[in-house]
Amino acid sequence: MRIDVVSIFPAFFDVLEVSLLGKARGNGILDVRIHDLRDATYDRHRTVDDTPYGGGAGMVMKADPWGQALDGIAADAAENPAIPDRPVFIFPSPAGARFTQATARELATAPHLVFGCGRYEGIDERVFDYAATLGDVRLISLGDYVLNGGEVAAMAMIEAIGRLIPGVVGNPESLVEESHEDGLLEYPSYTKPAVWRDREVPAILLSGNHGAIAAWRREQQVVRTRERRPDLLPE
Ligand code: 6GU
Repeated sequence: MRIDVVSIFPAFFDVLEVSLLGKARGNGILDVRIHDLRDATYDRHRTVDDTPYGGGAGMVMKADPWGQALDGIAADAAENPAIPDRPVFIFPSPAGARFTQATARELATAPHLVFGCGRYEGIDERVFDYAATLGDVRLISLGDYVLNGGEVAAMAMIEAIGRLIPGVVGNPESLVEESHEDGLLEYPSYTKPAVWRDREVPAILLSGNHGAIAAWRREQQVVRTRERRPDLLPE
């Protein structure tokens, strides 16, 4: 998968070098390219924002640097036979549709994602309309709270999507028994020692009875989900 990221703070993405995603980049499964939006400006001050038409607080990101940056990526994609002509553009935004495991699974099948990370009060609305002429456009939110910009949200999405690409996570079975993959929260896990600071591992896990262990884990999933996330359970 090819992932392009456009941001005025490329350093946010330095940590993509480490851990499983860093490894996936090293072995060619993931081709991630970070672009500084200011490189797509042509004035002396490398201006990316301006005051909002109609007044109001804060600044709005100017359309033209975004247009130049997206054109550059689209032109590069058009020259690259390994990726399709039309990427999926993802603009992290608290005003977007909610990002879920289902979103991650869907986006993990796309060969080319482009993340556009906005700052300030947002991006000139015409940019989304223009991006739709170059590819599919998705405005996506992590949840009902506000971050200072799209960078941290894009990182979260890249990790959630990237780990679903075949070969990124070494043992694909570890992807199955996870929170949100079966609509329930994960069951509790324990490792040695069997007693730690007077706390015992549930005896059933030491019983060797695999059927009973599977049933207990299922029950724990339901109990936890009812306690912590009743919204995930059917009526
Ligand atoms: Cl995707 N962006 C920003 N700026 N804030 C958020 C968010 C995204 N998701 C939740 N809060």
